[in-house]
Amino acid sequence: MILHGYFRSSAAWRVRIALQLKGLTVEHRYQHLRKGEQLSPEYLAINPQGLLPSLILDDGAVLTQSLAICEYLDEQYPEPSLRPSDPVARARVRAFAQVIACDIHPVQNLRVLKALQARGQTQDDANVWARDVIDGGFDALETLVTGQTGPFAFGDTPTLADICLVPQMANARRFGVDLRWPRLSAIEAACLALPAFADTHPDLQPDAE
Ligand SMILES: N[C@@H](CCC(=O)N[C@@H](CS)C(=O)NCC(=O)O)C(=O)O
Repeated sequence: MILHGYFRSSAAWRVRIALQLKGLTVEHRYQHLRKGEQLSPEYLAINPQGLLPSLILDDGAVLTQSLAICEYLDEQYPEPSLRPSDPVARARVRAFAQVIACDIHPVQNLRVLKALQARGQTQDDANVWARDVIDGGFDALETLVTGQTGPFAFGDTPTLADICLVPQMANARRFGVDLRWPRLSAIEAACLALPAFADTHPDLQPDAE
């Protein structure tokens, strides 16, 4: 398989974590987001949204959208499972992951921040916007996992919730968010004690700058 990513892409980091949890190795290709390589005709032919990540399977099929890719991996390589089997628990894990993937991350994404600046906002204004979006979202996330037991967001093993949380915590740090959520911080620490999270950290990627 081939994973198109970028060291700082939090959506690509989700897939790197899922792959490593499953013990899968892939070939990595990099699209430099700041240089706009995700918008080259060659990459748009792979992912018409011009977003990272994309996973190309051995038979040439292209998968996009990090959560869809992680769920594909979970279905194709079921152990260890990234989603609880109980339907209510599974819905809660998905909801937590979607707070990040649908409601926080897309609003503070590079193209949104660039669009704000193109409409006259300063970089500082754009960063304040990103911080506010993350801050409000993290308040909700902390509540969603308060009362859950185990070191991870939902229990004793990492799930899609953790896979989305850790990269978003890194984004939060990059934007200077005060990480004042004790349960989220404890979950992040538990995850980063695992090689699947630690080894796939953006700073350790070959294209890191
Ligand atoms: N919902 C998508 C989000 C993908 C996404 O926004 N990726 C970012 C990097 S984290 C990207 O490619 N941004 C390029 C841009 O904004 O132009 C997913 O989960 O895969």
